[in-house]
Amino acid sequence: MFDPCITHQFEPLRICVRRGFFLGFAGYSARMLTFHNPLHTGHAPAHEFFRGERVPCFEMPARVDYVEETLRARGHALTAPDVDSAPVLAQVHAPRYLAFLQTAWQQWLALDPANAAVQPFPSVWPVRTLRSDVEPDNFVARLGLYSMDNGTPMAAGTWAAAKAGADAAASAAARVAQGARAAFCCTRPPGHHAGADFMGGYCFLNNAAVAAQWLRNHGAQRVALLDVDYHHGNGTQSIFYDRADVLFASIHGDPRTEYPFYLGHADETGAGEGAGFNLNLPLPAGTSAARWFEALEQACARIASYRADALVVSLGLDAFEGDPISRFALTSEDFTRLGGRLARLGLRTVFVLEGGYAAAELGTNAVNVLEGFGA
Ligand code: Q9C
Ligand code: ZN
Repeated sequence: MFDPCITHQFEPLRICVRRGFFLGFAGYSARMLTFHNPLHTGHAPAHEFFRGERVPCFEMPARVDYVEETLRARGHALTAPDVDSAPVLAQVHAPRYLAFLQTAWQQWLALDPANAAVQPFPSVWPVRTLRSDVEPDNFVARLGLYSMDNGTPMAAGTWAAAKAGADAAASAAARVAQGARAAFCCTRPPGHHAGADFMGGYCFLNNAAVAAQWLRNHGAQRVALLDVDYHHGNGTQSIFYDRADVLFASIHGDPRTEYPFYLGHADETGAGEGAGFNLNLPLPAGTSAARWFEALEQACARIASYRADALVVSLGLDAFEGDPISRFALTSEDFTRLGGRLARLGLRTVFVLEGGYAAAELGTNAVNVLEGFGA
């Protein structure tokens, strides 16, 4: 279908809006438009805790290095972010959380310059009956206030890396809002566990929420956000839980046994105006690929009935059979099939990299999705 707004990728968006958003595709490019994060290596967490032991952090810079390497090898170019996500970040995150995160490393060093060689972990949290409205003066207490777990270590370059990743997500959404059929935000740290005012699960800024909000700000009336990471996207769900303009659908390990444990059950269907616009499809650890694809059909049916103008995919690859911390059974070929099924939704799509800890296979699995989609 021809529409003038999509033949000029840099035309002002008002043209698209006047003609109705998303009347057609910009054309099927053979390669996926990919935004990378030039600062991701500044976020290099050293350790996390696993059953009482300090172990190397699973969420490591090499993950994205593998994805970038595979993208290049298979002919996909990498583009630097060209959009400032700050205004959209302020729409999906709380101001005091952003202020904390932006200066957290300096606050850590202010305690003791020797902290430059150490990464901070929270050790106390304002759970039920405790107050989270008052910011303590103690840095580690503030770190707990703004964290959901002790599994999200911070490094010197964490803020810069997370911000550049959010910029990459906004850049990908901007191109799609301008008429591109699809774009991929290839970034780490991931984002879907980060809520409006907390970090967790290796996540600091919610890149997928930034992409969805960007699309809403630039002409899309309804955005569907599909999360296929093994872990429930608690942060994304909570950000959009009372909104009808962003449908959140997620396929994930049952939180009764799988991280993040305290959210992601099937009876969480949305609240207020958002009632009916949250779909959780938890599956038991050990679920087969066949059963996983049945859940994908359910999610796709809901997305189709929602009549979305655009799709954001929280693309975790940890449903892979070889993932070291997850227990689903998708093969590398299944990721191609996933991409093909998403293409059949017929929606302009922003893919945002989330988890996936079989680092050496991450490039193959991610690019399989993108090429299965028809990138
Ligand atoms: N030591 C994402 O996939 N901790 N986050 C696992 C292993 C939390 C995963 C425990 C896993 C979070 C984005
Ligand atoms: Zn995950």
